[in-house]
Amino acid sequence: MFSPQSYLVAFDDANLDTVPNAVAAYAQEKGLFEFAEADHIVHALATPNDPNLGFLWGLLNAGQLIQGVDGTPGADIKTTNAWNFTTGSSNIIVGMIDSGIDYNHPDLTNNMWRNPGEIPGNGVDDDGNGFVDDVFGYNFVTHTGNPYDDFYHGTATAGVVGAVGSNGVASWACVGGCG
Ligand SMILES: [Ca+2]
Ligand SMILES: [Ca+2]
Ligand SMILES: [Ca+2]
Repeated sequence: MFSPQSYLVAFDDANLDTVPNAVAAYAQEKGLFEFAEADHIVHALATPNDPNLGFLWGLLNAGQLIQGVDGTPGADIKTTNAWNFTTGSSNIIVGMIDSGIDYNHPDLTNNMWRNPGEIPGNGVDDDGNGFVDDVFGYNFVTHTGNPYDDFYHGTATAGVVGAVGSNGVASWACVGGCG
């Protein structure tokens, strides 16, 4: 290796099972090794192709000019760094309390949670949760199972949380292309 007393150990059948086992075995030999770690190949993910990602300082702020205002480089949540590790999971359900949501939005519809126990539009509370036809959520203003967004604030915030990423699709719902 480049530094003295550092060694690269190669062995047959190196895979996701054997390498962690080998690392653990070396790490236990405290008298011989200061540390042991796997020799990873690190890949940077491609920057998402969603248009207008650059309008979202909160996700990535390189000091870019937005509507005549300079950003502050680094004043963001390091989203692109996080995306090198994960871009989320369909197993995570996010509940949002807002003005509703445009569940047909082209950058949201494929990520929308759908109540599996509810048959839409039949006037019946099929899953017995107390809300009739609540397929995408519930509208506590009109007291119906239609939470469609009539103000579009909730659609915008939902876009930040759960828009489909890197699909080349954006709209002002996400100020264009986050998520
Ligand atoms: Ca229901
Ligand atoms: Ca129903
Ligand atoms: Ca998108």
